[in-house]
Amino acid sequence: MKPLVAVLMGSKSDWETMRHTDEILTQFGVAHECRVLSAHRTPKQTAEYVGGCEARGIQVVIAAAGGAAHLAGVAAAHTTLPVLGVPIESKALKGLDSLLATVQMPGGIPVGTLAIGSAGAKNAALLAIAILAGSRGALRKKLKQFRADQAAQVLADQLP
Ligand code: RP5
Repeated sequence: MKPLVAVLMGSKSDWETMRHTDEILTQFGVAHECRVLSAHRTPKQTAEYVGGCEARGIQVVIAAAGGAAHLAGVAAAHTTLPVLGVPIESKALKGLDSLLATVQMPGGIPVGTLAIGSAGAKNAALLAIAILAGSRGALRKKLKQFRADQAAQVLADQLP
C-alpha cells in the first residue's frame, strides 16, 4: 500500500516517543512510513525527501524533533502538504525548547504543533487521521468509534 502519511523524526532516539504515532496509524490501518531525517544532520536529504512527498501520494507529514527542533519547520518550507509537529521531551529543558522551536513559525509557513512528548505523538496520528477522514468515510467512522470507545472506557473507570 502506498503511504499516505510520512512520519519523520530527527533521531532514532525519538522513536520511544514516535512509536505511539506509528501504533495509532497502524491501529487505524493508515498506510505510513517512518524515517529518521534531521534538519541539521541531514539537511539535504530532508529537503529531498519532503520535496518528493506530494508526488508520491503522501497527504500528511508528521515531524518530530527535540531541542533546537527545526525539523517540522524545515519540512513545511519544502512542501504545501499539511505538516504536524511533535516537540520531543528533551532532557535539558523537558521539551520546552522543542515546543518553542516547533511552534514559533513565521507567518506564511504553518506547522500544526501538538503537545510535548507522547500525548503529542498520539494526537499527531489522530489529527492526521482526522485530515484524511475528510474524504474517507470508513476512516471517519473508525475515528468516531475510537472516540466512543474512549468515552465508554473513561466512564467505566470510576473511582472506588
Ligand atoms: C534532535 O536532537 C532529535 O530530534 C533528538 O530529539 C535530539 C537528540 O538527538 P540524539 O543526540 O539523541 O541523536 O535533533
